[in-house]
Amino acid sequence: MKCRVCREPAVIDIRRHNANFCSEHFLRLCRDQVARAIKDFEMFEPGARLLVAVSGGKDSLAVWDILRELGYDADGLYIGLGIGEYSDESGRTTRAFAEQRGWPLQIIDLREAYDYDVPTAAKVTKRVPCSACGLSKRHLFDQAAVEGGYDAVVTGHNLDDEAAVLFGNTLRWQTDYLARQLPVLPARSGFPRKVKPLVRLGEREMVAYCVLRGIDYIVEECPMAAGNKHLGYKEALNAIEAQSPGSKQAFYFGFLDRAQAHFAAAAPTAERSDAVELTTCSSCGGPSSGEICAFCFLVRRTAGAQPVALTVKGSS
Ligand code: Q46
Ligand code: ZN
Ligand code: ZN
Repeated sequence: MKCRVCREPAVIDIRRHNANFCSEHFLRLCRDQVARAIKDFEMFEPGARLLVAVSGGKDSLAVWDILRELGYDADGLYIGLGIGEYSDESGRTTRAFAEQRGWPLQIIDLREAYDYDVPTAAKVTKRVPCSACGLSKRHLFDQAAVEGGYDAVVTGHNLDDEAAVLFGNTLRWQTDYLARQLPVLPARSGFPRKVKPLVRLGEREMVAYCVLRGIDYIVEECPMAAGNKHLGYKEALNAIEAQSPGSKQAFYFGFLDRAQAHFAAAAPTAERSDAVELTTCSSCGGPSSGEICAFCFLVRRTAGAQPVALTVKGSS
């Protein structure tokens, strides 16, 4: 197996590109794919100030590393979700990563700052943990980006993530979601721009990137994700990809090229949600459709509640 570029021994084969790469040219490929996504989707300009949502997992640490390698001014924000040992370990991993490189990392711990955690919020609201978790993360990343004057919030969603979300949205023909499924969401009334620069790279490539760059990431998945539909969609797509390399990429980029605009044009509710009159939350000052925003409402309901023991893997 030889590198397509230099003919030296290769360390990875990428079946959808029908090519093998040595370490140096694989790392270059990853940076090139990110640079291309930034350019093709007009994510941000050179000199942009970026806030990377970091979790300690491979994708968020890799995207932070690649953006810095490409010369962007990128800082990190980590949110301590209070999900038992998983959060302890992911916090340690993220702090060590940032400290080793001397890169600015802001940390918000839900328990310390707001007196709740994700498992407790799930119990109090009687909803799945990912619901309270997603709401908390979106709000805190948005707020930090707007207050910090950042040009965009960066997340580490990769091709496998986006294809799995697209698969789920398509299976149920969730046209509102399809209308908004883009690797860039522009800033609007109090919300920052959001970008996904890893959409041209798959899960396996991100693992290889971290190994070759010596990035120590948390391998364990969030225990709350067990039984998540998203994981089932990924497995289904992996089975298809094994039979027919390139299917995931064709599915996702074919949707962006040929279908997304139709859903956007035909989705009055998506347009209306952009046009919804937003007021200012009386509690946090952020954008809100009511007197207080959904995050502040969650905090009011949950703060101070008896902390619950973590739901163990497989029981959610
Ligand atoms: S949403 Fe759900 Fe993730 Fe939050 S509770 Fe865990 S699995 S961390 S991306
Ligand atoms: Zn090479
Ligand atoms: Zn609020």
